[in-house]
Amino acid sequence: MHAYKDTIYTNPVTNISRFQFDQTVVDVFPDMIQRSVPGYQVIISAIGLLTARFAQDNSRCYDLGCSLGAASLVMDEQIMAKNCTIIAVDKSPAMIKQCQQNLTTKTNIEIICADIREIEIKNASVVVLNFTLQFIPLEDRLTFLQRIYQGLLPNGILILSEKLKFDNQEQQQLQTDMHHEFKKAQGYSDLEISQKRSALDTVLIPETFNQHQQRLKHAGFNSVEVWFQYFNFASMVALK
Ligand code: GEK
Repeated sequence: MHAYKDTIYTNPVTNISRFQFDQTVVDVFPDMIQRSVPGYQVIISAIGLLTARFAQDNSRCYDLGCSLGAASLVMDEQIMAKNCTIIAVDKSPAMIKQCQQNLTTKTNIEIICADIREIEIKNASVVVLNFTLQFIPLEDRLTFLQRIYQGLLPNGILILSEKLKFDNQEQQQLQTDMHHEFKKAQGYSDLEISQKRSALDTVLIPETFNQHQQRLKHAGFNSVEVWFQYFNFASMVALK
């Protein structure tokens, strides 16, 4: 796999179009996500550890919005349960093509190009939504999470990682500023940061932890907690 540096927003753009997961993004994706999402690698490793604990024999583990398959790969490495299949799904054909190339030797991973709102979810012990729900329209989120809940086996878990927003304006400003400081420390310029933010403006819709927690409980989950947070990026675990 090639790993190019993300320079997509280095030069000034007159009309910034909505962010899309196209070939340009695919080419730089590993670099982009590591330098943009604080704690990304920690979260990926922990998805492996949680999967090792919760994957059940003869069940499915879903990686929804799998991009290039980083979570699927670590799940595959860590699963100890027998006869588990990993289902990796993304709606971007460019992502899926590269994902298939990255995971070509992994026979336990089924890779599907589809909208995650439309696939069947069943017999699941672990479901991962690693920075994907934030791209689903707000009005579809509850129904989608209800379907995940229905598809989970007893004692199944959902690992949900999201960019968060905050009700308190001072917190919102602080966490946003600190995220920008993180990106600057990773080598992004102010121009790159602000152009990327404009491109994501109507595409990535963050919510507060309370909104996530309440909706997940409404969907049926027993308990919902944050297990990791780094500025405005958090990962939650919801237990059935
Ligand atoms: C990782 N989980 O590396 N159906 C299917 N895929 C979708 C949908 C949808 N409705 N909406 C968005 N996507 C990965 C990182 S990236 C996060 C996930 C980020 C896909 C989209 O095509 C993209 O590949 C992914 O969700 C989000 O652990 O780039 O911030």
